[in-house]
Amino acid sequence: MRRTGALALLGAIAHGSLAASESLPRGVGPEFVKFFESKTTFTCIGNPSITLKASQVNDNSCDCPDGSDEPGTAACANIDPLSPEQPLPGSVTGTTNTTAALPGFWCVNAGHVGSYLPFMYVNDGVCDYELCCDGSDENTHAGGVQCENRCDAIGKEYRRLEEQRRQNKERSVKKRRTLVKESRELRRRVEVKIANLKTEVRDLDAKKAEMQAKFDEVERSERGKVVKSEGQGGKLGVLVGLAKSRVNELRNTLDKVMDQRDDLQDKVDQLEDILTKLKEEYNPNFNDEGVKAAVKAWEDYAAGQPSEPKGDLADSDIMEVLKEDSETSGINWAEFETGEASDVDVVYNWEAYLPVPVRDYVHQKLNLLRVWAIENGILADNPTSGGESRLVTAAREARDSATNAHSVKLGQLEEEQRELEKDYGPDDVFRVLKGKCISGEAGEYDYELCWFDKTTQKSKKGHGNTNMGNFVRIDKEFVDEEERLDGKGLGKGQRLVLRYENGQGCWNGPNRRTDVYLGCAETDEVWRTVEAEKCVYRMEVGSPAACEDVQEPGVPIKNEL
Ligand code: MAN
Repeated sequence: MRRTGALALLGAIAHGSLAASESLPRGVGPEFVKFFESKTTFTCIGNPSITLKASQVNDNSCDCPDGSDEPGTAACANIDPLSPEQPLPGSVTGTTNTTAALPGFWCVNAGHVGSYLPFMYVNDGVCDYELCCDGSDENTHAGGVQCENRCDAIGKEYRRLEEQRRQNKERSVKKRRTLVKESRELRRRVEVKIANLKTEVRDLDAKKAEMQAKFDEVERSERGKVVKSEGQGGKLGVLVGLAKSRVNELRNTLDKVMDQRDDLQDKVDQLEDILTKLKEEYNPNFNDEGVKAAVKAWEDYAAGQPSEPKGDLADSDIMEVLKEDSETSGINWAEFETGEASDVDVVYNWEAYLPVPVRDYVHQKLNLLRVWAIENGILADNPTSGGESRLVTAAREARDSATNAHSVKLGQLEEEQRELEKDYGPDDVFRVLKGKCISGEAGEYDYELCWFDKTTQKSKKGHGNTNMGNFVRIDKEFVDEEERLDGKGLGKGQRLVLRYENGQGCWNGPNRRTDVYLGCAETDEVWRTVEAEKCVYRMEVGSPAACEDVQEPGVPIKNEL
């Protein structure tokens, strides 16, 4: 065999192996038969102006510029410098860009699959069983070579492998359907979660608003209250203390003023007596001008005095004020000095005697009135420095915890929404793989792929792990690779590529990144990993998720699942 490798290299052009007709020249492929039907002449395929005698076909002399007169020999193999390489080894289609008209020597390969062999391998003394299992390429037996027909055995093995591949593919596609189902279920669960979270967020939003309103209301209604500070006694207590001592001070002062008044009254009475006596006893005939003036002034003074003393402040009233405060007279200070009640409670104690609905109503109205009075500068506001009432603190905490619960839930909701919108490939199939990891070794490392998460290079020698990139997106790329016998290859066509970027920085270079090429396989497996260039890794990975599911007509995948 000329090249090692696989049956997979067989260039399968025509299935059903159109047997070459007896009358056709050697090496004519099925699609060129029409050019060789004349028994007498041959017209060069790419140069119709040149007509040859039929005997010039396959006479081992290259007569047509495009080599079309030598389908069964190597005579025209050199007309194009690329000819030896055309068609490409293992080319499935057998097409070529060469200017030669014919793609190669057609091996009928009866019992297997017909294919084209490059002209230069015709009659070169080597049996090219990979492409020409019937041995028809060596009809001159150059160098004494005898190429037996091996198409039965090769064809049988080929069909066995084909069947195996078909079954593998079928199983892989079935697995993919299961993955799609599981992913769909996961998606549904995320949707349910989102719906629940939306309800919870709505409720928490309402709760938050309610708690805010409650807090505002409590804060408003508590603003005018005197609030006790820890360990200092209430302001009311301080006020009561101050008021009591002030009242006592005033009472003492009044007491002293009353004593002074009495002393002065005594003096006035004495002086009035002296002047009365002077007026009655002085000698008007004694011409003493000073005495006369004094008597006259006294008479004027006496005439100006009211006949009755002014009675608007009775001594009894003053005595009443001067009495010590007690439970029965004046202010009962004890009532204000004991107990935990706030001033508001003290002020509203009487409300307790009202029927409940009335009490609440009155309380609310009075509260509003008090708040209004504070807001309009009629009553003093409560300074904040001394702290706030327990009620306000509790309302604030309730509001804060509702706000917090709301934002936590909102965060969860947004996270789930992002998760739902993420691209998990066709049919969402990769959703179910997220977070799962597989690995495969290459050289001194194990290479791990964690789906939609990161890729890691793990030293077998116990050195640390290296991040080779974090998942960013799914792309598609066209690949053209040889089919492998074991099926662990990408083959040819559009393939999904997972991009992992921004891994650990490369010494003197960029951050590591990995391109993960996906091929269809029955199980998830890292087929191979190579460092394509420094710190740029290429992983080839098989997975049923990467299979193409060709649905039966009329059964779209989404309806089926
Ligand atoms: C380590 C590995 C290699 C990489 C070099 C770069 O040895 O991550 O894959 O090429 O670092 O310095």
